[in-house]
Amino acid sequence: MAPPTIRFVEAPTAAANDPAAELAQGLMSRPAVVSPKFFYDALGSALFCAITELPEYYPTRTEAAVFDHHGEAIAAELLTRLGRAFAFVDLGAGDGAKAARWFPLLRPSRYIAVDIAADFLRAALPSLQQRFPQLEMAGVATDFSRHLALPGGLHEGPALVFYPGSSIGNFAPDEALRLLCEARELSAGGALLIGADLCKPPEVLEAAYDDALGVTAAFNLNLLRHVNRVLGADFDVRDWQHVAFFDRASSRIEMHLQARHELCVNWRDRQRGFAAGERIHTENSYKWTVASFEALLRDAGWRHVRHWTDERRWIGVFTAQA
Ligand code: AVI
Repeated sequence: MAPPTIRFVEAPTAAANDPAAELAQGLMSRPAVVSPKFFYDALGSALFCAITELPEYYPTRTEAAVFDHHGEAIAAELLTRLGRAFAFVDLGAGDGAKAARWFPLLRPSRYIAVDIAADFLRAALPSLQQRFPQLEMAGVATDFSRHLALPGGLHEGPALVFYPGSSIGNFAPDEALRLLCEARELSAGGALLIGADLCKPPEVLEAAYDDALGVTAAFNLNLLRHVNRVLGADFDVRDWQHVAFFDRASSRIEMHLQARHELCVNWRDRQRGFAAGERIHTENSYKWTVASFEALLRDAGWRHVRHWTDERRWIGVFTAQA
C-alpha cells in the first residue's frame, strides 16, 4: 500500500512577516539585540550540528542518554496520561530524528512536525515517511517563538507535545511560561515531553558555550552574515568577537558579539555606530533546577509532572499531563 501523502502547511506569524523590520529595531535599541532565531541559516544550522558533537557541549548527548536509559519508563508514563489515540506534535522538529526514536514505543496515530525552516521540513519528511509508512505525517512551517498554535484541521483529539533539546532555555521565564501554556492548549487534554538544561558548575557551562575549537564562536559570528543578507547590512565578522558567560543572578548563559573597535554598520538608509567593546546580545540560555522547572510547568497548568535525569543531574526530561 502506498504511504499516505504528507500535508505541508506554511503558517506565517505576524512576528515572522517582516524580519528586516524586526532586525532594524533590535539593532537600533540600546543595548543592541538580535533574536537567536537568526543563527539558523543553512551554515548556522550546520554549525549547530557541529556544536552538538563537541566534547564541551553536553546537552544533546546527555538528553539522548536519558532517553536511552529511561525511554520505556517515560513511554509508559506518557501512555498512561494519554490513554487513547493521539497526535505527536514535534516542536522544532528538524529532520525528525529525535521524534522517530519514540514512534515504536508510543505508536502515535499522526506525526506533526513543526519547524521554522519550511525547506528543511519538505526535504526531511519524505524519508521519515518511508521508514514509518503507516504513520500519517504533516509538516507545519511556522515561527512559534512568539505564538504557538497549529492551523485548524491537522488533528482531532489529544496530542503529545514534544519539545526536546533544552530549547525552552532560549526563552526568558515569562516567555517560557507563555509557550508552555500555549503547548497545553494545543495538546487538547494530552501530554508533554520536554527536556531542560539543569544548573551545574559555571565552568562547565561556560566551556559548553565557548569551546576550544571556536565552533560556537563561528556559530555566533555567522549570525552577522545572516543579518547582512536579510537586512542588506554591511557587518564585517572580523570586527566582532564572541563573548559567552554565565550570569548567576538570572541563571543563564548570555552570548554577545562585541565590537573589536569603534565602527559603524550601514543598511538601506540607516546606520548604527558601535563604540569599541559595545555588544550585541544574541542569545540567553536559561538553566533550571528540577524544582524550578516543575514549578514552571505547574504554573502553566500542567499536572502530574514527573522527571528523569542522568547520573550527574545535568539534563532533566519532564513529562506532564494537560
Ligand atoms: C538550541 N539551544 C538549545 C542551544 C543552547 O544550548 O541554548 C543553542 C546554542 N547556543 C550556543 N550553543 C548552542
